[in-house]
Amino acid sequence: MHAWPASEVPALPGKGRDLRIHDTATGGRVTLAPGPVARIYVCGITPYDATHMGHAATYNAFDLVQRVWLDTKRQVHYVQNVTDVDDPLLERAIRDGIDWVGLAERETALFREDMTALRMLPPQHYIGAVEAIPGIVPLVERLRDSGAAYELDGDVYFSVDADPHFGEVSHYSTELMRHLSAERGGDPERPGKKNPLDPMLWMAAREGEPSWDGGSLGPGRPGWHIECVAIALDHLGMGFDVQGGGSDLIFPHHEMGASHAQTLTGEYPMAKAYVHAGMVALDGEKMSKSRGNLVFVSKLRKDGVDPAAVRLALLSHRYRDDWEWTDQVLQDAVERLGRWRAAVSRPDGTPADALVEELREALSDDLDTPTALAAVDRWAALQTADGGDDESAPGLVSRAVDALLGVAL
Ligand code: 5CA
Ligand code: ZN
Repeated sequence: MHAWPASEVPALPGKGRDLRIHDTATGGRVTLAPGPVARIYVCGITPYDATHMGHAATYNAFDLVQRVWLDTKRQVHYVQNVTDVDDPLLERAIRDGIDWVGLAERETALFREDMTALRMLPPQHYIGAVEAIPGIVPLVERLRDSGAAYELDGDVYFSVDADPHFGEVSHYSTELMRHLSAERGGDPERPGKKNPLDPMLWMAAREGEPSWDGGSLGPGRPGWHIECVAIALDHLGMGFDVQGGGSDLIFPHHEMGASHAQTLTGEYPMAKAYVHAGMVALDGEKMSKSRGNLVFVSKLRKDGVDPAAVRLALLSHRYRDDWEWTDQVLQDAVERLGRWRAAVSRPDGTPADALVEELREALSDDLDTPTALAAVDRWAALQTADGGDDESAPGLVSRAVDALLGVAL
């Protein structure tokens, strides 16, 4: 699949700091110091509805990770998937009486537009589940042939007990895992499974549902977790730097994905850091397509809201926190954007070299965007109060805010 156009990232004087980021698996901060090419996999959308503020907040967090790396003069190898066939997508298509392929294409196209408007950097490889199927089938066959997967009435399940490290991403109790598995696409109650938590790798063709050639597995479609593993291993290999997503993906998705990959390769761990963004809520409940309590990026754009203000609204919260979207959050961002734009449009300026270093320090400190925004606020206040005679300062601030925060002033 094609991704979306990249906005340019201005180069800044000097060099940024290595990223210290919270890793779910170890429960603490890790310092990521990759070689010349940093590798990141971020779980993409299931395209059955438009991009909401929760999605946007999560993709914003991983966009910042890349901006920190770019500022350390590294290249970034970024891979993202699109879950363009899965139960919720098929169910929505049936509910609305539309073709599932058309639904996925339409919503993916809208997502690309939203990401472009928000200045999110595009992945180099943007891969749909459907196009990944030829790579998924041999992985499932290998797991089955090695005894790490088994058949149940034609479906193929992964045996979580095959991975000695199973549980080391989430560290959740078995009880919680069972609960979340049922809630998030698993089937812990299905009779005949070796372990109730075992996730499906390959689902045999069902009447009235799309299916693909599965070689020795028979016709069917892939499970959710193996989709991301196949794409990540194909394009990044093992031991990549960051596996990213929202905190609702910790279990089962990232736990199972790590287990699949580790069992397939015998290497550990799949990723150096498992990084998770908090959940954005609306009216006290997690914003979700299934609940329908949504604020869409595309709707705000259509209403004439500046995407830079939407981005600033996302940045005003720390990525790991759960937070609530309100009109006030957006209003504050609109006002802040106005203050910043007024400040950089003055011809002379308050020196900004220290501000660039403050931004670098805040972002490398587990993406501390509230501190970064406060630093720009202080500079803008000084600049508006008396300015200074540093003519290069407004341009430097514009470039820094663009390069490090993805906001075009
Ligand atoms: N296609 C799978 C991942 S392989 C999927 O989870 N798709 S999704 O469309 O449901 O979510 C896309 C991303 O947005 C995921 O990282 C998810 O954790 C994140 N996300 C979904 N809802 C919210 C929310 N309310 N707040 C923050 N992030 C969210
Ligand atoms: Zn995924």
